[in-house]
Amino acid sequence: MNNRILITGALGQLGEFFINSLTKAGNYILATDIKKPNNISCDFEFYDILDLEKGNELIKKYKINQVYNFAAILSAKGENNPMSTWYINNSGFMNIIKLCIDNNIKKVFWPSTIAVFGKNSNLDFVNNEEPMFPETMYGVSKLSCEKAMFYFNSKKIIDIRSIRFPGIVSSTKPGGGTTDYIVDMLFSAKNNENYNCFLNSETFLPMMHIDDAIEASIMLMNADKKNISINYPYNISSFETSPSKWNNIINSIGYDLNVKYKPDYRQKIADSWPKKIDDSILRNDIKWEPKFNDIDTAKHIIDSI
Ligand code: AKB
Repeated sequence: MNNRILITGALGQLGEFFINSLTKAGNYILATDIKKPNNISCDFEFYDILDLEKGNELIKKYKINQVYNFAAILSAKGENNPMSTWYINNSGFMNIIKLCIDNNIKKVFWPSTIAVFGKNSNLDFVNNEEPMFPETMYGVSKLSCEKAMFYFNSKKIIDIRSIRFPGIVSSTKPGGGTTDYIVDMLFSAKNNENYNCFLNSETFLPMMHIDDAIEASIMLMNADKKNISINYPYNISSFETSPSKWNNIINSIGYDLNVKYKPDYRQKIADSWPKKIDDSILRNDIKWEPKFNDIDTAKHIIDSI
């Protein structure tokens, strides 16, 4: 391994965990974000992915040879400002690709999302190539970057690798997503607080433990090119849950969480997303499978909060 990796949006839900795993695997990490870190275990620089000049400077200064591009506006927050969601997600993506091409960086990881699907997809079990008519600007922006990814990969201009993440369960709170309740509930349980859920009790969505998401991403990045059978993102799947099922799981491991249901505009977003995912292409190509089921995930994450 031993890559010199730039991570954008490193102070979001995924960053800290990717930093730890990639560092442990022997890589140098430069974390970047537009926020100030409280404490961080690697080098850090302020960097807005819309700023091409600064990106160029950092890549040269730190001799970067790989990028994990996490900076993005998520689904729920994105609906409050669709214009800037399109702009930040798409121009940010294109800027990173341009910087990589200009600086001879050959490989990029960029997460896509289950939000690329919509009501025209078979939401009961979405395969990798379902029709995609996303209903949020976040989904629209990610889908258009998926098309750009396909273009760059097919023409062998750069090697972009990607997974469509479901809701990720971690001990860091996400922000601005439709799946955020999954982490919020763990925090409420741990702090002995009640929780007001913004989705209705029976809304099933795909979720996964952060460690499984990281393992799959790093395995995909390290996979031999000849084993990568598609030029666009892979579906990934671990478990599916609903707020009431998650509540029961949390209480079955020794907590007393009381949840009230007050669905808001996020319900409509969740209703347009898959309930279950077919990730057979990913499993076949990189021989990955999740290690954590729903109960293990709840236990492991709540213990680390
Ligand atoms: C969100 O809820 O917006 C994200 C996602 C599924 O991409 N967690």
